[in-house]
Amino acid sequence: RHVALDPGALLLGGFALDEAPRILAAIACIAARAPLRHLETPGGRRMSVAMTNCGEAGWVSDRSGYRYAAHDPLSGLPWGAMSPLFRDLAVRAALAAGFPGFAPDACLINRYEPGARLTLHQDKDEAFHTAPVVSVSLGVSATFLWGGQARGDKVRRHVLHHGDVVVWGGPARLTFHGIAPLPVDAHPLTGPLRYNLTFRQAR
Ligand code: MD3
Ligand code: FE
Repeated sequence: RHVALDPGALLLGGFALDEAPRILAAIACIAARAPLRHLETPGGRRMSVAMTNCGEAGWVSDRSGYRYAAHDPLSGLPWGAMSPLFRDLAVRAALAAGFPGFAPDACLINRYEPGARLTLHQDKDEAFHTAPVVSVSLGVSATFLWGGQARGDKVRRHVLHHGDVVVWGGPARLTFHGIAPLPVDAHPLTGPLRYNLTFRQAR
């Protein structure tokens, strides 16, 4: 169930299946403190994906740009702590993919409703591109798009299912990637929704 998508990018099929119900319960707690919200891009568009964070650093976007912040701009409170359940899963996945010593300080939680999408982008707001990004997919399956190191490179597709974990490191760390519009579908644990968690070493 381990498939190399690219050098440095390893799909761990079903790696988070056992923990999925507990992760979803934890997301509800995190969102009670720091609600999932549609951030505004620097260009003034409302993102179709709703986001929140836990950990010492949280990814935020507004008219002034993208950045990691220690506090939730909605409440002024620090983001909730990253639970051992989350941290241990991310560290085990990184290790399984050949990245020992992963020390995530940021967990971005994305929620997709039907039609929500993420256009092709690179993740480069983190201070350490030497650390991988670990992503956990939950709920409705989505088509993941990934290209190469340049925006114009050919885009490939792979469906990510409930419980799948992908680790992106080394030569794959700056790969262009995105998510195609979420289809209308249902999952027993999330109904029409898809969640994705990304763990990073941001600062
Ligand atoms: C490849 N999330 O939050 S996860 C993001 O499913 C993001 O919500 C998508 O892209 C989602 O930034 C895709 C797969 C993924 C995550 C991070 C990566 C692929 C990546 C970082 C570098 C290269
Ligand atoms: Fe990304």
